[in-house]
Amino acid sequence: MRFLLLSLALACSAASRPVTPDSIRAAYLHAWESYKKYAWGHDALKPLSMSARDWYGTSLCLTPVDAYDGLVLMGLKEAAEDKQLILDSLSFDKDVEVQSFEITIRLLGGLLSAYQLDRDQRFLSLARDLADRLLPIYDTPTGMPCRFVNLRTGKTRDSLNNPAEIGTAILEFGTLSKLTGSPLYYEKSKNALVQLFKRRSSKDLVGSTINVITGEWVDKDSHIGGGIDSYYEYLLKAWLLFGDEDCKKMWDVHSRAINKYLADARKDSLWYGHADMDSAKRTFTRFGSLEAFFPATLCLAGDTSRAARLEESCFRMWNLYGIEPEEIDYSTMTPTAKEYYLRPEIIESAYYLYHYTKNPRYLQMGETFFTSLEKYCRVPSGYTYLKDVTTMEKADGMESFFFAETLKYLFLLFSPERTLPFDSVIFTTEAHPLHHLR
Ligand code: DMJ
Repeated sequence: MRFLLLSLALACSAASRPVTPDSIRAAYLHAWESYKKYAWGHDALKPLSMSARDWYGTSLCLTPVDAYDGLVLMGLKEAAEDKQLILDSLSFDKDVEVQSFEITIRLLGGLLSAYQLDRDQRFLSLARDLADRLLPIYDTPTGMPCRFVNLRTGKTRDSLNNPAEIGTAILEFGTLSKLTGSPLYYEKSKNALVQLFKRRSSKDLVGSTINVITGEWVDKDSHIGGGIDSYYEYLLKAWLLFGDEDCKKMWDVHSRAINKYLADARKDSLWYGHADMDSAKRTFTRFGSLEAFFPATLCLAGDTSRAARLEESCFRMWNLYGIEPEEIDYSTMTPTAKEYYLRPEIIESAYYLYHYTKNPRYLQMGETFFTSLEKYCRVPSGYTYLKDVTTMEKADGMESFFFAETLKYLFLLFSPERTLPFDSVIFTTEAHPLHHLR
């Protein structure tokens, strides 16, 4: 009996143990050691099968590059072995067709922040080599990029693209321009934003799919979720990072429309749903875990009040089952996609909100996020995503953004400001901190 009571007391104290930078460091190390053991040198770890995954049949070091600045920020000595791995094995001279958006946000952004933290020129050379291989995507009649490019031949593919993949490059390409003195990267990536903006509807909204050869919209579903999200985010952040007033004007136009037509204020909650880009009529009342980036963006735009209301909605969504489903219908509060991919957005927004308001509410949210991750996603060899949050059935994958974003934002939420002064950087959409270089 005494033994039982003692075990119960120990279990309770473990459950209520406060989250600290050290506990998040330990989680980062658990994920990193698992990657090291079962997937060293590969793109990503598969934690259930204890095996590795390469996106294109050959490794481009997605996890090592995405994880590097997190290891440095957390003061972990493992940063040295990661750096060695990247410099010894990463080469872009490969006959593979890659998705430019993913490679830009994970690798180009990761290499640039590695360079800014560490000042090793080899990171910058890798970044430039990669960007040069990606540049052919912009050779289209409209200047909006194709989705895929072969890293060796420069051959591009896919005339259909979406706003997020078209518009999420200026932070990385622009930083490269500032660091190398070559304006081309900035010009090409900014032109893509301008060309997309020009094709907005009369309601100032964009749709989901556009043909980058003809400039015609193919899918007019408008929302702030996956496929559109970081187009908006980068307009605002390009202004903040580079002082680009054109980007600020474009953001202002879109943000008015987003708050007018996509925002859906209900009795006790605020959501952002879908609408047709031309008529601005509501089409779906769906909201996903990706949309949870928006409170952070609202904070940067100075609207902490809307940000706080939206974050409360996101938190309700998290608490429906104890960890957030990929998407819900907020009119019925039922899931329309039941996975949890270890996504960071709701944590990112809690970090921003805490920075701007210092309201302990966001630390409490952070405790909930971390506790859920430990409870439902931690396995002996890493952290794994969930196939279904209603049953907590696990799937076999740990995306590199779990290092780059999920655990990094949690760490920063609980760390003193001096760890990384908020105003000294702008985070890319993959949470790679880039320093101001005006
Ligand atoms: C990340 O790769 C980036 O944050 C991207 O903008 C959207 N999705 C994932 C994380 O959920």
